Amino acid sequence: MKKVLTIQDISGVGKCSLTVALPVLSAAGLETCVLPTAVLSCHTGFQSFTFHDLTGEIPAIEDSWETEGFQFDAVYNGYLGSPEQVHLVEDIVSRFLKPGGIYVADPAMADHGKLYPGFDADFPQAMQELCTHADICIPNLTEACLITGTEYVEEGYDRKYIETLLMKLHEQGAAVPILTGVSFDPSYLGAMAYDSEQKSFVEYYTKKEPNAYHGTGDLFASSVVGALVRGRKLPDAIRIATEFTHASIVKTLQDPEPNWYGVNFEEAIPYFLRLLSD
Ligand code: PXL
Repeated sequence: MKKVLTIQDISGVGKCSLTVALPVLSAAGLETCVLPTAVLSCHTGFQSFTFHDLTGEIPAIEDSWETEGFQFDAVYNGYLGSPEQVHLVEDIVSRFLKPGGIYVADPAMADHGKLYPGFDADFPQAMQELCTHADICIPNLTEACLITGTEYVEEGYDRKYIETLLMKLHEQGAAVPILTGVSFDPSYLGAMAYDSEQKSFVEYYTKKEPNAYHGTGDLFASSVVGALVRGRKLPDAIRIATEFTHASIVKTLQDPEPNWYGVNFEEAIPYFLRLLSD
């Protein structure tokens, strides 16, 4: 069985980061190992949340893993607890990623033109550094703009704007950048990537549902990682992740009392498994 290490926070309530990545990667049939970067009572979209940074624990965890001789087929990081963790993630990738394994960076730090609460203005520079080493980097539009120093345009942009952002991410070092939350038509939403092997752009869209939801970036990134490590090619992985994320939003909307802080990905897992086995 392939082994994935995911590095991100654990938010007790909130359907994001590890509480999404762990079930999704396990459902994809992958052994999922975790390194929590911080413990929160709930994600930062709630009014009140506790935050305990775990940076100090990480060097000893690494040493224990070195003693045990652990190696991973993929390392995938999301939300970090501090800018110092960037160097620790780099160290983990160099020590524990198998030769030929993939490193996926999701620079989870911002959305809708704004940094998440708790991050200061120099955090994007730290996240940019991680993306420069990534085999795959999965920012949303806001994060891609912060990383590349591009003006953020919420809507009404053209293909050139998105293609330029993808090429800037690629030129900064990300082998394959995948941009989420892309929409050229108000009725459709999806993702677009630059496939550096094929030297072409890849895209996939589903119908755009009303509202925006917490945790959809984590759901998309986890399912891309799951599909890629299961051996799917990039266009297929993007299609599977977009369809699964969309299905989870639809399930949320079908609920008589829709959850506001996360999506109903749990009831869409059987569909994810069908997408993976088709
Ligand atoms: O989904 C991204 C995310 C991850 N972790 C924490 C968050 C958020 C988004 O708000 O607050 C703690």
